Amino acid sequence: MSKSEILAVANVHPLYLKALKEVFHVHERAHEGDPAVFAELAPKIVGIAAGGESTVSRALLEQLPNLKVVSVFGVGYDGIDVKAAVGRGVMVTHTPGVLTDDVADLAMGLVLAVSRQIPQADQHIRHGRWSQGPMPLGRKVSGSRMGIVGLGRIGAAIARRALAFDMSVAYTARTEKPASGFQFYPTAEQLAAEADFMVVITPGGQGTRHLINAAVLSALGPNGVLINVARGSVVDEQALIQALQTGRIAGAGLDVFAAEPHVPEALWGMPNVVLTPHMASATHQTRRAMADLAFANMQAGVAGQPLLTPVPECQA
Ligand code: NAP
Ligand code: 8YV
Repeated sequence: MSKSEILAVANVHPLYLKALKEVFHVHERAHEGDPAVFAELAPKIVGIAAGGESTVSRALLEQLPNLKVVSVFGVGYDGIDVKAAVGRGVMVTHTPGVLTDDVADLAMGLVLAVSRQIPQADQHIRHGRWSQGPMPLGRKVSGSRMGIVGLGRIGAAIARRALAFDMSVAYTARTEKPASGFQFYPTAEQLAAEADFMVVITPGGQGTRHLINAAVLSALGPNGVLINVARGSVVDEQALIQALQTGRIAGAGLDVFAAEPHVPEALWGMPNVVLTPHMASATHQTRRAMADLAFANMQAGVAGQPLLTPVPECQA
């Protein structure tokens, strides 16, 4: 039996790609090549493999008349035109849950790295500066105030970790969650005014674009630290750089950026900023689980069987 044809729209993770290649005929980024060649291939494509940062536009979907499923390796799917997909009867899946712990762990890691100056302390030793004197004092984390922007799967996991640090927890989200027992603020600006550390963990896309703007950063204040593990689009990056340069906030821990892999050079030299390259879910264990889930979704979608984890817009 001939293998079904899959389009990988990005450099999808090697574990996901390997599993796909064992069962399907995978065309890696064929839509970026010769349009005439792609036009011949397009009617045969039944599945799209994507990453959390991938773009799948309406224009691309319209070229694929027999597409059944878009299987995203990642929980975020803001680059996929889900409305266009649903309109064409195409299912979209993602990988919620399996990466929750890792992302929450990295968020807390950034809180600690910024406050306790862990990267700088490492450099202090490696550059032989310890014998010349101690590090400047850091800032205490335990017992401080945690504000979470987006109390979903990952936000709730961050809250649990914050409680273990004896922090108070408050949050904002689209809807209040009385069962959480945490203080709710209807806006990010109100939350920022009551937080020492503000962790952003909403989806990306138009609904959250620049949710964290100059006014929110001013409300966070000169002792406040911003952590972004969501999407670069959620924070107004220029406003953030200005707030850091002028001391309107104390520091930042950033895993995601507006135009990845570009990171504004203004951030590189800032001692109060810790930068990581969109790696919050990047552990062996979690990448394996994400690959297994994304592959299982692809197999089910191509076979017309029930999907394991369709995005909310594709749930019956
Ligand atoms: P989730 O369970 O769907 O939670 C999303 C939360 O964001 C919900 O609480 C939601 O509010 C809130 N939210 C949505 N729009 C909002 C808005 N306009 N204002 C305030 N809050 C808003 O998703 P999750 O599994 O926790 O994942 C969250 C996001 O993390 C993903 O979409 C992805 O972008 C990002 N992520 C990043 C990495 C990384 O490597 N850095 C890894 C994984 C995920 P309601 O509950 O009221 O709907
Ligand atoms: C991944 C992510 O790094 O799940 C998400 O939304 O951003 C990350 O887990 C990404 O999806 C890999 O493509």
